[in-house]
Amino acid sequence: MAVPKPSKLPSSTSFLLKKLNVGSLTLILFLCILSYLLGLWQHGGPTSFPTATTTVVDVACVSYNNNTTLDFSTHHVAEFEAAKSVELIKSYPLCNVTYSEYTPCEDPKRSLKFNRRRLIYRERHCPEKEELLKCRVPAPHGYKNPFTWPKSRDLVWYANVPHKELTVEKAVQNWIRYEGDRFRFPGGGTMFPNGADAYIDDIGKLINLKDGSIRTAIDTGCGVASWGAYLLSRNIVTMSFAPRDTHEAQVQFALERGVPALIGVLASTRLPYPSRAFDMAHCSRCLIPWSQFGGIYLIEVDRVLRPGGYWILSGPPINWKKHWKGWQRTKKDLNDEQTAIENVAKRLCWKKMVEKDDIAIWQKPINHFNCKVNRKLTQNPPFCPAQDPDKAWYTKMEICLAHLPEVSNSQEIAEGKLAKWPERLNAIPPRISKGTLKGITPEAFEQNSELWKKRLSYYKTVNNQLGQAGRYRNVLDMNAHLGGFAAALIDDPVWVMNVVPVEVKINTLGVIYDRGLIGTYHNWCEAMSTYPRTYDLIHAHSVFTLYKDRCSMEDILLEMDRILRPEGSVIFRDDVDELVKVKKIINALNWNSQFVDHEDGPLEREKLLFAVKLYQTAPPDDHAGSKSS
Ligand SMILES: *C1O[C@H](CO)[C@@H](O)[C@H](O)[C@H]1NC(C)=O
Ligand SMILES: *[C@@H]1O[C@H](CO)[C@@H](O)[C@H](O)[C@H]1NC(C)=O
Ligand SMILES: *[C@@H]1O[C@H](CO)[C@@H](O)[C@H](O)[C@H]1NC(C)=O
Repeated sequence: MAVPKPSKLPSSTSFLLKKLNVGSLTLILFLCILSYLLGLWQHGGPTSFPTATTTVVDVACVSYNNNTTLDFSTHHVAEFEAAKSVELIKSYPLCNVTYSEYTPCEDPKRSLKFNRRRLIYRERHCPEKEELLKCRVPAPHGYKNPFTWPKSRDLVWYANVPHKELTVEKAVQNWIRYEGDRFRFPGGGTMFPNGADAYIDDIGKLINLKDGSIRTAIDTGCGVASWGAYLLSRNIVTMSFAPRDTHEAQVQFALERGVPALIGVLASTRLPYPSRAFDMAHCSRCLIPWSQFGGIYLIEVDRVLRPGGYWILSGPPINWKKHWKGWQRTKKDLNDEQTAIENVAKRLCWKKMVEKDDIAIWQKPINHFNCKVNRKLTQNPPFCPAQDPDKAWYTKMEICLAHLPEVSNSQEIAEGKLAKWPERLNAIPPRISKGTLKGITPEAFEQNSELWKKRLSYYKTVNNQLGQAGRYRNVLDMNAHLGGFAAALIDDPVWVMNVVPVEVKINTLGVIYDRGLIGTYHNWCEAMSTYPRTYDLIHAHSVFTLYKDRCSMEDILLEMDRILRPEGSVIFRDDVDELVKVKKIINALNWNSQFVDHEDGPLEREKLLFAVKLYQTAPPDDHAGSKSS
């Protein structure tokens, strides 16, 4: 697509902006005068500047106060009006409506070029730089603000995810029903004939889901994430993932329901999480070939499971004696598969805890004390050579067992015992108390928690809808560090995806999981593994300072525009120089925004920029009739 690109700042101006990098009002005044002079010169000079120049300088002239007049309220809950098209001189056009579900790094068209073996084609394959879109991904015509949580767990607008494929394909399984303008999720699922809640109750009879020892879970091949949705009310937070489908949009449904999810697949690279992150992993008919390829996928589950963590498997081959006919497979085939899985689990030193009816549960050992001795002879799979088990960004999976931290006896939990939820949130994470993270002391951790409590209450004075039930549900922290922002939000009806960029010096994602929060690695020079319009609130702390010399600010902001809901909000927190440039681009993205001082006053170089993406959708579809019939 050939789409006009807004012109860049003339280099002389950006040079001046760089020089004027002190946040004091005096200098801003100086900048204003300069703009005036520049303007004079522009009118008199031989070359004519693009209008963007004046825009930038205007921005610098606004006084940084905390009296924001931004409108954070939502307007398109039940009805949809024509988009107020604010005609800007410089603006990014809407992309063709065919891009309304565009996931750049999981593009079904691009993926066809890649190896189908082991589903490698469904892993992340990002576009080249010249393929990047310079337009705004549009919401489908008729898009409405989602139902508010907890209603959204059961209801999703059809207009927002116009896909009925699942209602047909999974009709028997009762995952999802289509009812006029909306979908209803009865809480069913393949293996949950009585609903996800009853299924979780069954699991709860086998392991303790109530005492706070299980807090983080991962659902591999999650469908519409009903399992994660119903665990939330039990204070267990689940990272669900499923591959991008051509039509089914399972992960899109999960996020639209207000439940954490990412696009992902177990293929050839590690899942984007640190080692020892999850207290429980789950697969219900997830179609992952656990026993194949040397058990590599179970080995990956072992890496991300905490010492003592559980692996729950339901669906084939579990309870094949009862179900084999319905699964249309031979008894021998299913028996062989189960035997193979049991063998891999044994080689990982997992203990089979229980198999009851349709559910089987294994437990990872709390340390490798005995495992090392017992496996002396077999060594299959071997322990991994000294590599970082937390490294997981395009890192190839290998058939080797990730080391656990050393212990001195068989009763000791590798790396120490975690506090139970909710104490766990503010307890010193083992990775910090054991000194595994260079440069972060327990004192620094505690100070950081206090700092973010203070910052969040300040944010709430600027945007009083923060923390109000229903306004925001899916929150993204683009540079989460120790998860302080998410921890400060813990009493609000939101969940936070904590991103630790792969470029940061200290890998803190393990600490975030130690606290009982969830998150992922990511590189913001690329698109996130999520659908458009999946986050209601984005917090971007020092993102543009971090990526300054790495990739273009424009591309990062276009990606933020893609993943932000219409009427979603962004809190930028960054150096004033970066924010001035951000402001120019988000103006062109048709967002409203306002500068706000740092909570410690106007003399800080770090500033805040609060922004709201305006409601706009694709124009009406000419073939609307065929879609909704
Ligand atoms: C922000 O506003 C409050 C009252 O609304 C005022 O007391 C405070 O001084 C203001 N802060 C700044 C930095 O202007
Ligand atoms: C904040 O701005 C609004 C609108 O510009 C104005 O009416 C109000 O008086 C201002 N409040 C303060 C405390 O400056
Ligand atoms: C959008 O893309 C489709 C398919 O590529 C094309 O047929 C249609 O003309 C495009 N619409 C616009 C407005 O460019």
